[in-house]
Order: sequence, then C-alpha cells, then structure tokens
Amino acid sequence: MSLPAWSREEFEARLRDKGQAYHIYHPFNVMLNSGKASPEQIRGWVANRFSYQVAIPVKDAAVMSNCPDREIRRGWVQRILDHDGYGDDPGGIEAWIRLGEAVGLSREEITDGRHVIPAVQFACDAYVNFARRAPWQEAVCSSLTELFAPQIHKQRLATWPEHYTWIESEGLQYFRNRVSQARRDVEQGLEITLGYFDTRALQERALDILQFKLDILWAMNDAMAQRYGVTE
Ligand code: AHQ
Repeated sequence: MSLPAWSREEFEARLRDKGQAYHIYHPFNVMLNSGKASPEQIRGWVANRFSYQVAIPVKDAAVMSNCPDREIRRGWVQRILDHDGYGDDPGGIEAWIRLGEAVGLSREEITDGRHVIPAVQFACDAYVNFARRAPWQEAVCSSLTELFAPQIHKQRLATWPEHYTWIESEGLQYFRNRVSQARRDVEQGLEITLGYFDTRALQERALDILQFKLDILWAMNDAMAQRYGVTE
C-alpha cells in the first residue's frame, strides 16, 4: 500500500523546511557574515568558491543537454548567460573574479585554482556529475538550494560593508546581482519540481536530492573550516 502524494503546498513546505540545513548556518559562514573572518579566511573562501561558481554553467549545460523540452531550455539557458556573460554583460564568473581582486587576490591565483582544497573540488565535481547522469528533472530539483540563497546574499550585503571596510563596495556586485537572479531561477525550478515529482515516492526522492545538494554546500564549508580555521 503506497502512501498518497503530498499536496503541492505540503510538498513545497517540506522542500522549504530543508532550509534548516542550509550552509547559512555553517560555522564558517556564520564567521564570515558576523565579521569575525580574517582577510586570509575571506580570501580562502573566495578562491575556493570560485570552483563552485565556474561549475554552475557547466552543470546547467548538462541539464540542457539532457532536457528535450524547448520551452524549458529557453528558460534554463538564462542561467548559463548569467554566469558566462552575454553581449556587454561580462557575467557572474567575471564578477566573482572582481570580488577576488577586491579581497586582495590576483586574477591569476583565482583562475588557476592554486588555493582550491581537494574536498571543495570533489564537492563541485559531484554536483556537475550528478547533473550529467541524473534525469534532468532531478538536476533541476537539486538547484533548489537557491530557495534559501537570496537570504544569504542579502546577509552578506548587510554585514560585509560594516565589518570588512577594507573590501571595496564594487567587489560585492556579484551578491547584488544574485538576489534577483536566484529568485527568478527558483520560480522556474520550483514549478518544474512541483509538477514532475507527483507521487509520494518521487516527492521523497526530491527531498533526498535537495539534501544531497545541501550536503555539497555544507561539505565545502567543512573543508574551508578545516583548512583556514573557524573563529567562533
Ligand atoms: O551564486 C550562486 C549561484 O549562481 C547558484 C546557482 C544555484 C544552482 O544552480 O545550484 N545555486 C547557487 C548558489 C550560489 N551561491 C551560493 C552562496 O552561498 O553564495 C548559494 C548557492 C546555492 O544555494 O545553491
């Protein structure tokens, strides 16, 4: 006897409830956003998170390559353009390099990955490889950690300027851009997820996929905390 599917409202509430495990609560992130991070810890975070940033458009291209639905691809392609840039817009990866320069890293040491901790790279690779081999709807579901992303970007914008006066304001442009981009991403991702995962077993699977991606974000912070230390 299989259990009945949750209503869309109940299913969405359970997805959002997973936000309790979001990396905004990780000690390393709490340190960053409460002004306790040293310049070295901030530089380490920016340099390591670059691996995640450059993985995103590759992941999104994997989703596109598995998705036969033209209407969905028309929406999803925007994510690649947001990061790689389009026309006059240099894109989010370039904005992240500017963040790196604003915190005292050179363009070269950001892009050559010399500071990237192996465990951080493994977590990023796990995300890309999941998107390559999973059904495209499951990869869409895994992007829903962005349900919680506007809050973390807004938290940085609210706290870094007062705590880290040594970081020039232009360097935070990436976070400003992401608040609205994340909201738009989630509109599409949530609609697809609520529609596709329509049995109780599929809904449980969706929650497991979201947990897997939450673990990816958490594990990256674990690795950075171990390498750079955490100041409580
Ligand atoms: O800058 C981020 C970003 O572009 C994305 C895309 C999205 C995805 O497809 O998985 N997730 C995501 C995230 C970004 N920034 C993270 C942060 O803490 O700055 C949060 C992260 C996410 O919540 O997955």
